[in-house]
Amino acid sequence: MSSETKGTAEKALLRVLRGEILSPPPLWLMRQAGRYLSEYRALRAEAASFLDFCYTPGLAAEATLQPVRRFGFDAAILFSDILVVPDALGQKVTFEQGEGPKLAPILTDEDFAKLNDEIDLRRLAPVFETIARVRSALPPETALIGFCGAPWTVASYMIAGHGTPDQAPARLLAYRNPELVQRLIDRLVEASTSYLLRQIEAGVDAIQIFDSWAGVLPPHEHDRWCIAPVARIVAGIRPHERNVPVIGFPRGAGSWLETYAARTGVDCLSLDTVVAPDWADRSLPRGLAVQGNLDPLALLAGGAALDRAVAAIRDALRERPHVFNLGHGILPETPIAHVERLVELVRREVG
Ligand code: 1CP
Repeated sequence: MSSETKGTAEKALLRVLRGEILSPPPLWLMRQAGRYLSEYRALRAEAASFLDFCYTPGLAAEATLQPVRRFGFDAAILFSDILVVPDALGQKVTFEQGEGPKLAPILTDEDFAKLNDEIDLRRLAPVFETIARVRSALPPETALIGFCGAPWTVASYMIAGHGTPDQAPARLLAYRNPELVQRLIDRLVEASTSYLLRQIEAGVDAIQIFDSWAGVLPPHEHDRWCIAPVARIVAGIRPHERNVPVIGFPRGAGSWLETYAARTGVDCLSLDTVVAPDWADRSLPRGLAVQGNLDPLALLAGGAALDRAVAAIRDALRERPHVFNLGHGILPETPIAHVERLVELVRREVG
């Protein structure tokens, strides 16, 4: 097959994750299924709880497809949550309306002993069924992204038992009882690796590892709690015959992004809103794909601020494989018209 034929047959997102520079770049948005869409709010009302929603393939598949149908994004991301992993490890997880997640906190050896030794993949069967349904409904040019939370980020919710501004309970436990935190991280590395391998078998094209709380770690803890566990997951899924590319999102990693990229072996770095794209282009290994990093507030604001922010990101990353995205999840108040404008701005770029 000539490279040209092969190029046109492969999805744009995968071409960029494998190192090609495309203009216009592929585009999708973190948290693209969600409350800013009226059709999502209507669907959400059909399920009794958020976890029921995630575990009902008819609803979860529809939520995954909604933003692709409306905006023609280059990728769909599986509709689920990072906290289904603790749920499938036997920790009680609930989502209360307007309050976020609640989990029975793990603070002692006794709490840890209550977890399953292995992730219960049967409990997650509806997630794999969702992947199969989405796979068969997606246009051939649209990639499907599977995901998990990075061990540190998931552990920080398992330890605190709820969302916090700075994940102080997990950081404190990591100082007081590092052996316990290490056992929890090891359990999550194994659970996440098995979970991602099943997602790959069910049909996802790429994986994103969300480390939303990487940035709260002090320097001497980056390697132990963030980089090493993610590197083990990447090494664990690499041997899969489909060689599915991995996007890492170590939010807040800043000065240690280069080390994270080099040691974890991810194929693409998702940049948060404070990383300067021109710095990223100068500092990261040539050829490494980057994703990002429009400020969700610029998208909410729209107008000239949005136009300027999009142009600045593209100008800085024109010579590098780039997936256009936000620097964090889309906000529920975002007007649909601003997302439409973003699609137009990114797509009107001509080679
Ligand atoms: O109906 C509702 O209001 C539930 C809100 C909601 C949604 C839509 C939650 C609860 N999770 C999700 C979906 C979700 N979560 C996706 C779906 C796919 C998509 O992107 O469209 C993904 C990838 C996630 C990942 C996720 N969950 C992260 C990592 C990304 C990030 O935003 O930093 C984190 C930290 C979570 C935990 C979580 N789940 C839900 C909430 C409100 C939170 C944050 C809790 C907190 O810190 O306060």
